[in-house]
Amino acid sequence: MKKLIFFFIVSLFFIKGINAQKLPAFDADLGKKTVFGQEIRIPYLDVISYFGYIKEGSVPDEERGGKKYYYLYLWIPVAAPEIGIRMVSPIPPQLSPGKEDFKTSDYSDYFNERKKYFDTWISFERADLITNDSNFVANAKTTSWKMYAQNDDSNELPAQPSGKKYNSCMRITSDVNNSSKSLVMGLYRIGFTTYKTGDVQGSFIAQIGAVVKLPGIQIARDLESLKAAMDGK
Ligand SMILES: [Ca+2]
Repeated sequence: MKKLIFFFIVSLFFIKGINAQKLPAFDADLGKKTVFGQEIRIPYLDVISYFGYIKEGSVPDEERGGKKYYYLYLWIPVAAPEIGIRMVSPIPPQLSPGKEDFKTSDYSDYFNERKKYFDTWISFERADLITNDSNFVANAKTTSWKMYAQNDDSNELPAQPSGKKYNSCMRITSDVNNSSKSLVMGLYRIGFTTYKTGDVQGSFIAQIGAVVKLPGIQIARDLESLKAAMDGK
């Protein structure tokens, strides 16, 4: 029995040790309950991970207010009740892309420099565009965007190597009574940059969590790739 308890304690430390290198569970707001004063939350059923690296001198997708913005484009094919987005830099050492995950070529090219990091900042916007036709890419480039949410620092994510909790996390709950806050079918984009103005450089993992499986959900670094994925090419 003593041996068994010892084994159990050792296993517990072992599991804790592994998890410390990874990311905490990505829990949803939906279905959150308080039982005996303790908050109980369910992890997102579907989590898409995107591994990337922003290299020195990269040309951003856009410059707004002195900040260099990079975008991830997201096609949501059916109305979603809630979406969670988080971003961590640098990529924790034990994390590597799985078969279903996305990674950029810069992630592979700069694998040895993945310790470099930046103070993340994320935003979530929806395009005034819901049709997927042959003009999709051209229309998406000139469409206007509605800001849903933004986040700079989140306490629930591990600290950066500086010891500061500067990683980002947010959850957007669909409000069906408010067209500017509802997660209807359509084109969305996640903007990421750094809190400080200037160059963004380092590795990052971005994750998108959904409370239900969203068949046909697509994510890509540019609109052309997104369109190809939406068309099953
Ligand atoms: Ca931050």
